[in-house]
Amino acid sequence: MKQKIKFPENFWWGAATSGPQSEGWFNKRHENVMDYWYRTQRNDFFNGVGPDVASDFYHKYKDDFAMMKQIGMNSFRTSIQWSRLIKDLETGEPDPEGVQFYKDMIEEAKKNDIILVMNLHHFDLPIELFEKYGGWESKHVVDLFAKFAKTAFECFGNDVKYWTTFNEPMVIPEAGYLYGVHFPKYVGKGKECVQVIFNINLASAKAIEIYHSMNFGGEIGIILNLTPAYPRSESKEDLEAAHFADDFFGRSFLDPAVFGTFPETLVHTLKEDGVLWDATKEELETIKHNTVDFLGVNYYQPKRVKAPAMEHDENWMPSWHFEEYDMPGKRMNPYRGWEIYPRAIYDIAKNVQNNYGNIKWFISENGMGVEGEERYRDENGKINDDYRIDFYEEHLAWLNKAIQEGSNCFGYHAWTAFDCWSWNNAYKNRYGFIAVDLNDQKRTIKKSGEWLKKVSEEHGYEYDLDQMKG
Ligand code: BGP
Repeated sequence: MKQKIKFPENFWWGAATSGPQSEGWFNKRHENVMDYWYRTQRNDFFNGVGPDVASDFYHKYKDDFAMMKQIGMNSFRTSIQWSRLIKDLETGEPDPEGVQFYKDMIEEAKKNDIILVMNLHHFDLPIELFEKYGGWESKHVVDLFAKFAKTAFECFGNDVKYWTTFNEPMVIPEAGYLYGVHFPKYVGKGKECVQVIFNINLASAKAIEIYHSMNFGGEIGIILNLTPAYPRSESKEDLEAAHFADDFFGRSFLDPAVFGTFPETLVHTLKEDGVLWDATKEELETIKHNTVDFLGVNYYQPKRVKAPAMEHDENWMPSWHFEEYDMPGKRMNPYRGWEIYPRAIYDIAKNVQNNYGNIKWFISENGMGVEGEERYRDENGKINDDYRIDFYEEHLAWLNKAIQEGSNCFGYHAWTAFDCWSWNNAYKNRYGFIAVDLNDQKRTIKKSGEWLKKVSEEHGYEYDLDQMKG
């Protein structure tokens, strides 16, 4: 039987995107690593489509905000591109055109009563900083990030009340240094990966320190991908593997963000393995004293793990301690190749509630990328994405259960508002509430957009709890 799943009246309903995935290259002073990668190796991207035009948010933001309001969004996250805002990367001096664009865009959000969450880094390091200094392996780059952050706060601190330092920081070391799927496409650089984890934590803490010292009266957080690691079995070995995977992929950013410290078990293991990061006492103090005001959590898929094989790489890799477990019978999104497991949202919420002081948090990304959505377009031009509505309703039901039990969750952002560019997959899988036609950049609201409007107006939706599969 259906019943009303009710959310608080002031709950955030919205969606996220990022500068590099939506704006397009227009009028930028610098290239970021993705721009560079696309310019030099187009074939790495689905159908050879890159971030050069993306969804042309640079020119279309006014229409886009109007449409976002029309579908009931009361909040929206995007990011400032370092490579757009900053003219001189060494001093942090802003570029007037970049400042103007973001000022106008922020103003437009305000006009539409949309709360803006502004993120500072979404995998988009300026390429020069990689070429000159080795990117996130360098502590100098950490300081340059702090200068960029300061400039961003100076320019927009009065107008933006919610900031985040990094989006899914773990993806940078993981995808870029272990598995070769993001720039710089290194494979098996475990030790460097560990240093990058530390450096990004330090960069985040420095930005938080600067923001708090400027007294704008707003809040600053971080966006983490906190997929729990589920062990194959309850055996000691599988449980140890899950503990390591949670330490390495989750708590390596979560603990410093909330408590200012790294998990002891992680530090111990990395030390024993001889790959612990280089850190000074002063840097550790900076991390200790500059923690977040709130958390954003991106959730797409769970991590399933098992004990590692006896044989492993000679060079240190996290696979010394765990392996991915391909669980038979799992529910899949075949287009993205990701498991669908809505219950994990509940587990994440309980973890934050029970083990992280019930800090306030929101779902900052959740979504389902689907290929070939044109086949669902009806004679009126609307894409009927019922599968996406089902996906959201099931995830939201689990989130709601956690909120009923006291989880301090204040909002739900989907990925994404209007279809946007997606790293290697480009525009293969679409995620938006609003469809984007790449031929003419025309936007049309999908059925899920209409659904969101209703949910946001009614603070919930009718749902049969028997549909919660887990
Ligand atoms: C998250 C990223 C987003 C977005 C999303 C969808 O990890 O924060 O930037 O891209 O995943 O994933 P994908 O684009 O790989 O399909």
